[in-house]
Amino acid sequence: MGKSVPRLTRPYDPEELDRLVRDRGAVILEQAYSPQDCETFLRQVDEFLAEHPEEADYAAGSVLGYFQGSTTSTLHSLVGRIDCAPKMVLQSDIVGCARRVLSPLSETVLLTIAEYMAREPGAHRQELHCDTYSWRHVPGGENPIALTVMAAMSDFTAANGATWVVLDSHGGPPDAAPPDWSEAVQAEMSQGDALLFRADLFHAGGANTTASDVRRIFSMGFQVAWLRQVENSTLSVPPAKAAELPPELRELLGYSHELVLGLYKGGHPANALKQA
Ligand SMILES: O=C(O)CCC(=O)C(=O)O
Repeated sequence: MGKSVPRLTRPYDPEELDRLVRDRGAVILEQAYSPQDCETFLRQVDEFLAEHPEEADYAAGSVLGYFQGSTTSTLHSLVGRIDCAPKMVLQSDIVGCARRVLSPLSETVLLTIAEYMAREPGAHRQELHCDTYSWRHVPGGENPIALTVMAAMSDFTAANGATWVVLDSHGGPPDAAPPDWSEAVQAEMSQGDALLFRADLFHAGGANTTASDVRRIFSMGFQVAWLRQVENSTLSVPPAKAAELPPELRELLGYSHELVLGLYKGGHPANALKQA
């Protein structure tokens, strides 16, 4: 049995937070979101899906939907479609940690993805994997290139499939074999807690062995700005919509540049917003 995931309570100590993420690979921030934030998020996602039933079909048939399987429902591109998504993404302790921990390798930080996942009864345990797979040509190392967040919008329990993580399993070559399951531990969390981990840490969604307890997740990622994002944010949040969002969120979506990467007509991509 592996070691349990370190936990921090409010007010989180930024140095301890960064150390745990960088050196141990994962940490749980207790009550990163209030119960009210979680309920608002779930209500808005449910309302959106009820009004747009075609979205569930699209998600189920998508690249990520195929990976997740039929016992997981997802909704992507939350920013611009779900009213509270900006607040959820801009959780300042999490974004602050991402900026600091990614700063050795990038001056700018991007949002990799912001998604909703519901893991239903019958969901299988995933294989241990790293979220850096799509960037597997980047060598591993001491400094992370991306972080992943799994925030519990409903309680994560051992029975409903709380995320498994293998502490200290990060930093190896991208094609490293997964560690043994005996080293993995489950991140059981109450509604509002958030698991923050290096994207090169081995982890997996657990099996949901309950009869009716759907595990509901708000998941997002942050990355160095010189890698391509999973979610094509400037398509899902085009300039006219981005113009209405907080500047920090626009930057995270990609209306920003890292040196000469991401320029718009040779200049700052924010110039596209002025014309929108
Ligand atoms: O379900 C979880 O808690 C983790 C999900 C995950 O790692 C994935 O879908 O890639």
